[in-house]
This record gives sequence, C-alpha cells and structure tokens, in this order.
Amino acid sequence: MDKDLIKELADYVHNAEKEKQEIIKITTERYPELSIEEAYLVQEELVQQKLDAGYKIIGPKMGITSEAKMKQMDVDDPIYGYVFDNMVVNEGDTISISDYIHPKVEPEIGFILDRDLEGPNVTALDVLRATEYVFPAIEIIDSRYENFNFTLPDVIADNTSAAGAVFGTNLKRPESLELDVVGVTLSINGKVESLGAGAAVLEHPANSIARLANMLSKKGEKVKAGQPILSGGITAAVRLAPGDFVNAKYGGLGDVSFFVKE
Ligand code: OOG
Ligand code: MG
Repeated sequence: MDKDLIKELADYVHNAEKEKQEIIKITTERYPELSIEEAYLVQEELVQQKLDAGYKIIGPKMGITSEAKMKQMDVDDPIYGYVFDNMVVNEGDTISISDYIHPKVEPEIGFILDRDLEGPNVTALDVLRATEYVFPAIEIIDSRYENFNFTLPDVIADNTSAAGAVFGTNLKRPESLELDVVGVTLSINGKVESLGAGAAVLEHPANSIARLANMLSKKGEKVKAGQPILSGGITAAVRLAPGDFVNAKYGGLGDVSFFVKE
C-alpha cells in the first residue's frame, strides 16, 4: 500500500468527520482489500493530520471489547483508537447533536495509570498494579460511515468512531472495587436503555488495557501514565436525540452524565 493511497483514504475519512457528512465505507468499492495492518496505517495518518491541525491526544481507547458490541456492530476483534482534546465533554455539559452525524453513547470504565506499560507480555495483573485510578465514563461514538455499517478495517481507519468522551470525576483506587462485577446502567431521560457489568469487557476491564499495551507494542508504543484510557463499551451503544439527559451509573464507582440539545 503506497503513501498516496494511505493519504487518500485518511483524507476521505477525515473530511467526513470535519464536514459531519456520512460516507460509504472504504471497503465497499474504494479499496475492498484493506487489511487490518493497512487500516492502522490509515489511522496513523489520520491521527497525524489531527496533530498537525493542532489537536492533542488525550488518551487511547479500546473498542469492540464486549460481546454486546461485537454482536451490535457485527465485528469480532478488539481495536484501538485515540480520543483528542476537541472531543472531551465535561460532566454535566450539553452537546449539540448538530456537531455529530448520528451519535451514540456507551458506558465504559476508564483507567489512569501511574506508570507506563509496555507490551508485548502485559497481563491484567500488571495493569491493576500500574493503575492509579479507575473512573466512570461515557464514550460518544459517531461512525463516519453510512448507517454505522463497517468492517473491522473500515472502523480502524475511522479512528474507531471516536467522537466524544465524558470522563467522570469520581476517581477510585482499583483495589477498592472488583471491576468485573461492577454493574452499570445507561439511562436516557431516566429510562434504563442498557445495562451490564465490567466482566462484559474481555472478562475484566483490566484485560482490555493489557491488550491495548500489547497491541501498541507492535508499533513500538506504550500505554502512558497519566492519560485517561477507555476500556471499551460494556453494553450495546444507544442512539442520541435532542432533549436527552444521558446518565451512566456504576455500582461503587458513581455516575456520569450530560445533556443533548438540537
Ligand atoms: C466502533 C467503536 C467501538 C467500543 O467501545 O466498543 C467502541 C463502533 O462501535 O462504532 O468504541
Ligand atoms: Mg467505545
């Protein structure tokens, strides 16, 4: 795959994000043979374009780490992408639906490490020993592809649909909780739309961060201390509409919420 094609595909997805205009997925006809390795090259180019535009990486995110997400999206392998500074939504804030294409939300458990983790042999135990805090979070995803329809390479090239992140401020030490049995409800306007427990994410959310460290090591990168890291949606994602009050409430980990307007 030559540099021109990588750039062309990154431009294609990046323009859709900037113009909030959905596009036909890459593998439909632009480049049906896009492999997972190539898709990460497109993602790297997209990330570089954002950095060149002055945006900053806040932290990495894992995706497709639960059965619920695999079933909903019809893809079946964990992937990673990046949350940028312009995607961060403060707890209690209001977002405009018009800033997105067709946004959805999913509840996630966030991690902050106090030391870097470098693969390839990182385990969940290593992650827990390196975790300073865990916190409640909501990810806003907004696939740039028509109808949220994509293959694994397509969604990797699209920075794993990253569009927004609400990081809760209720920080807890990891040893104060059993993250696999922490339950969560995702409610819209007071009605529970989805629910699950931490174990939905690769049996324990720490496995997801270990997987991230091991995947990043393939390109010589580490999971860095101090960054908020999203471990992946616990439940299927739920579509947003103007007027929504979105709340994710966790057992022992508090809650996080925000509003949606036109
Ligand atoms: C891809 C992003 C998946 C997660 O937590 O599973 C993701 C998508 O569903 O559009 O962020
Ligand atoms: Mg997610």
